[in-house]
Formats: sequence, structure tokens, C-alpha cells
Amino acid sequence: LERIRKDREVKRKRREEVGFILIALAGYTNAGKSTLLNALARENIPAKDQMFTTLDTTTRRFKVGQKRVLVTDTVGFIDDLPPFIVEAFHSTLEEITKADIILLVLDVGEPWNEIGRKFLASLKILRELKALDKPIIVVLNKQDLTTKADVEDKKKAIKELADKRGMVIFDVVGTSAKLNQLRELYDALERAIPALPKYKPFEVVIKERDKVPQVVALINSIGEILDIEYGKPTKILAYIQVGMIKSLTRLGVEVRYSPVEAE
Ligand SMILES: Nc1nc2c(ncn2[C@@H]2O[C@H](COP(=O)(O)OP(=O)(O)OP(=O)(O)O)[C@@H](O)[C@H]2O)c(=O)[nH]1
Ligand SMILES: [Mg+2]
Repeated sequence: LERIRKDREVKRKRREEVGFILIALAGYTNAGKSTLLNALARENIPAKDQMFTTLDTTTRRFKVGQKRVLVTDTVGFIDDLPPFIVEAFHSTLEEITKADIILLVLDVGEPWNEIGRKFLASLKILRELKALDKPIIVVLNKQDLTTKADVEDKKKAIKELADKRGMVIFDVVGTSAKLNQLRELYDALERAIPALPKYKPFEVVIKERDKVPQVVALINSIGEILDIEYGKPTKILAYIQVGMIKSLTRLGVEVRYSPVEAE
């Protein structure tokens, strides 16, 4: 019975996640992950026009631009875990394995050698979780604790360190979760989301003119419009999450996979 319950739970969660971009907060303890999650949730319109309202407390749902995202907090990394704990620790990091984008949070107020060490140790954990192929945005949080110049130096140093190790980092941004300074993080997310592999190019053909606004709004929430040709019919070229195509065809529009035109 417990198994059935668990199985249902997993399926329910998966249903909830359809159409959302999954973002995981990762990093050492005390970096400010939970504070960052709260700051993001505070600043955003919660996407509550959804069927499901119950989510566990460490996951918040909201919008980045027009995109619906689920952001999940995870347990903080700690140095020198005894080997028998490592496995249990990894199993709590499942959210990282499932994520589309990882926010690797570091405390920029710490000295560089500490930040560099934690950055590399975090990458090692992400590698063990086989999560290094996902876009990673390094978030230098607590920028209110130091100067702008110091933050910029540390950004550069992170990029150099990643380069030297042959690691691809999507971007390095500065934030203060405490002071709601999140602009750079939003900008990076808005660039990272449309580049995710779950977006594919499609052409959407809308024959009935009065449907256009509704279709455009839907595409904006599940994809990225590249081009619109208004007319009879209206044609839209867009990157759309493959899993969400059904919600478009349900509106009675034609949807075709369109790889060439999107290039
Ligand atoms: N000055 C400053 N302090 C911050 C900022 N963000 C978080 N903090 C503080 O840093 C401490 C740790 O923040 P948390 O959000 O609990 O850190 P965490 O990464 O969730 O830590 P764990 O849950 O242990 O992994 C708290 O005292 C926060 O108030 C920030 O941007 N600036
Ligand atoms: Mg926390």
C-alpha cells in the first residue's frame, strides 16, 4: 500500500511539473539559498492559475518573464561528510538531478580561496549527480557585504577557474537576496530558459483570427516567439516546450515541427 501511495505521489508531482521549467538551488550551507528562494517568490506573481496548489514548502512556483518555473531549495553542501552519510546526502539531492537549470549559490562575502574551493567542491558533487550537462548559473550572493569591484573580480575568477577545468558555466551573476537585488539573475534565467533542450522550433498556424491573442499568450508562457506573420491564416514561428504542444492543438490550431525555418 505504501508503494502505491508513493507511486501516486510521484505521478502527481510529475503532472504538476509539466509545462514548468525546473530550477534547483544548490550550494554550500549558509550561502543564502533559502533566502534567495523567498526573495524570488516575493518578487514574483505566483503562477496560481494552475490546477494544483499543493507543493511542498521548499518548492515555489512563479513566473520568470512569461515563463512558468518551479524553484526548489535543496539541502546545503557540507565539507568532510563521513562516507556512510554521502549516499543519504545524494538521495536528498534528487531535485538537482531532475532540474532543467541549476543555480549554484556562493557567498561572495567570503574570501576568494574559500569561494574557489567551495565552487570546485560543488562542481564535484554536481558531477557525481551527473548534473554537469545542465546549464549552471553561478550566483554570487550577499553582494551587499562587499564592493562592486570585488564582486566583478570574483566573477572573473570563477569564470577563469571553470575554464581551466574545462567546465562550461552558463553565466556568473551577482545578487543580494537580502536586498532583493536579483536583476542579473533574472536576466541570466531569461537567456537560459529558451536555450533548454526541451524547447523545439514549431510553426503554429491560426486560421481563426479571434483565437490569435489567446494562442500568443499561451505560447509566451510555454515557449518563445521568434516571428509572427499576421494574416489569413496567422503564422507563428516559436520555440515551444515539446511536452506542451498538446495544449496548443487543443485550441484548434495547427502545429508543425519546423527545424529549418527556425535556424
Ligand atoms: N548580507 C546578506 N545576508 C544574506 C543574504 N542572503 C542570505 N543571507 C543570510 O545568510 C544566512 C544563511 O542564509 P540561508 O538562506 O539560510 O542559507 P542556505 O543556503 O539556505 O543555508 P542551508 O539551508 O544551511 O543550506 C542567513 O542569516 C541569511 O539572512 C544576502 O544577500 N546578504
Ligand atoms: Mg536553506
